[in-house]
Amino acid sequence: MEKKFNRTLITTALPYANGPVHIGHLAGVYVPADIYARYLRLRGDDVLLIGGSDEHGVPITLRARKEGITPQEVVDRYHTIIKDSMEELGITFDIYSRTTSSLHHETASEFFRRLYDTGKFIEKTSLQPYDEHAGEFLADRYVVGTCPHCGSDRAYGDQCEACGTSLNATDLINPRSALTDAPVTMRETSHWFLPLDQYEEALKKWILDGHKEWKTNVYGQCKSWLDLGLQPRAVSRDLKWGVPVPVEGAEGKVLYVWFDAPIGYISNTKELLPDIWERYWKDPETRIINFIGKDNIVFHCIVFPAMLMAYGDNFQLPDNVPANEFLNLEGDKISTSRNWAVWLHEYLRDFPGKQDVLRYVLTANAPETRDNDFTWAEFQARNNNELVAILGNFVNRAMVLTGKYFDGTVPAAGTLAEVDKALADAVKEVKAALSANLDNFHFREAIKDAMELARLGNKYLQETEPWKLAKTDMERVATILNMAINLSANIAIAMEPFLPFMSKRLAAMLGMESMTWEMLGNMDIIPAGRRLGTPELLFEKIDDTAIQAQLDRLAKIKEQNKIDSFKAAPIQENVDFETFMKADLRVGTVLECTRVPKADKLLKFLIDDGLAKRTIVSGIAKYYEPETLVGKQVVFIANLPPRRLKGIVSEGMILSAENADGSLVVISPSAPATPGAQVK
Ligand code: B3M
Ligand code: ZN
Repeated sequence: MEKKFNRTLITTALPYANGPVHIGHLAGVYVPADIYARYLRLRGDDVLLIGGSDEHGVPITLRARKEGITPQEVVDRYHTIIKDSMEELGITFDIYSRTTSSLHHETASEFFRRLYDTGKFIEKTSLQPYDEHAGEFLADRYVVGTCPHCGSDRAYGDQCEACGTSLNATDLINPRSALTDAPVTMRETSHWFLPLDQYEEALKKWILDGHKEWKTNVYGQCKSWLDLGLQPRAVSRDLKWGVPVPVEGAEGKVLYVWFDAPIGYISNTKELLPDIWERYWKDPETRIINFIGKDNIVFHCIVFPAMLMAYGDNFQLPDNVPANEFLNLEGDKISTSRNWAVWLHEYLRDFPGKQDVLRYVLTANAPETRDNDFTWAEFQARNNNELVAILGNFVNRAMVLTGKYFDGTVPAAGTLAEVDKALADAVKEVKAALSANLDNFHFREAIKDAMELARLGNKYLQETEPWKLAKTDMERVATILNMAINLSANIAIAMEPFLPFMSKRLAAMLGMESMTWEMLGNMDIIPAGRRLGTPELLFEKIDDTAIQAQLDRLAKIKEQNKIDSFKAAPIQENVDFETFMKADLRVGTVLECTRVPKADKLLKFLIDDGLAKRTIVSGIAKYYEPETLVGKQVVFIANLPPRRLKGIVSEGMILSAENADGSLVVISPSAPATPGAQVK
């Protein structure tokens, strides 16, 4: 007998409600957590899947300021988008709440107050950046100045985005307030710190000795933190947005967002089950699993556990923290601020009814052990070549053949031949592998296992060829199709955690009223004599137009980002006036302009330079229709030595300016000038 766990509490990182969720969040956290929850439910376990929005923190106040609205308006907007879109994707949260709820404020406050009352904090004063104009302390993000490393004058107090160096606000040269542009001063302020060093030994024992089975990326990160030695960490901030510090004289201070956010897991469980929530948090029989991305490891494996240890009262630590690496998009890091993402709510709008396709692609290519890349080409290929051609195809053949030969009623199986027994054995083997992979959070392998059932099915039909036997041996055909229909039922179960929408439709076609993990691996799920529903295609091909539309959207964003981040090139070294005057710049009138054959960048000009006609070749063909330039005036360098380009002798160079997006515009006089006029 496999051991049955009493209870599993699954938490998912609370996304910041400062933007919608994207495929990176989904692949890293929500899809794997949902797969795991659905799997455990099929096994009949007692499972809770807890989620919610993280609605505090500086990024939210920044967004509010940028849009001229309140932080509450920001979180109201994104909480709704996130909650609705995740539900539409089939993420089966038992609760999806928010950290601005009054229950959460109470819970987080009480948590802090207990640690405060029992002397678990140390109080320290330090110098923090202060805006004298606004009369408030500034979070590192609110301090801007010159980067000491690359000289960019747009560096933030926590990081320079130009060179990527992480910074402290005190590192910046000429620090200014992002709120008022006033120079920043340093002021004393006092905060509460959790002395993590006091928990170091206990954490080492718990993780390094006790959880060697954790994913290597998680274990490794914890080990390097612990080896380095832990320092006290501030748990309060001078900020207006957040859970107020529940201590007399602490006006203007709130709990640090990373202090209150993980308590959100507790508040949300309480909100869902006010009477029995403690069962999920304080009973050692409950397993707690935290699904997160790799940037959240230290908070879930070190800081929050230390908070729980400090609180005591039987709070249990997580059993596992299967953190994922990052998903990139078309080769670039996903970024909310640069809009480089596939947003879930937009995907659902652009690909209605295709939730399972996204779930499939994100799982088959999950960033479980290393960063991975999402590309629209792969999305299309996996849909067309795997979901349509393998899974959909097999089920359709099984259904259609049963319709054709047995009028849609499941035939009884006769004596099993070797090939049938081999199939039945293979299905059992798949179940064993699939279960083991799911138990170990290897979802990428697990979905391959589930897909293997459909591959086996196609192979089986190919080998047994029931359509040929129909003339001679209907008894064999009956056995084969009974097997094929039962294999389809196995697919409906095995795929339920991954592709729940498909699974539901398939189960309906097969007349399955319920499914359990125990049924999986059996070939007598669908009894002979059952009337099947009408065969429907489970997946449809995605054509190039739909994919191109997504690629076009990304190309536009890339262009826009180039423009937004354009920085004029640094001014070059001085030249003396005489040197400059040696360049003979003139105005000329374009007499003729044509494309240069076999050179898609070049245009050939015939210019009236006031003395004669001269030919100039210029690399601006991508930006102009040649006819539109005839009659226009241009500025050119008249005394460059002639140069041969694609067999044409070019006598000079037409001046143009290069824009942020790389496009070129020709420089012309602002009013008609005499051809041959010198430019000085
Ligand atoms: N909101 C950070 C993030 O979205 C943070 C997670 C909180 S989990 C308690 O990556
Ligand atoms: Zn820099």
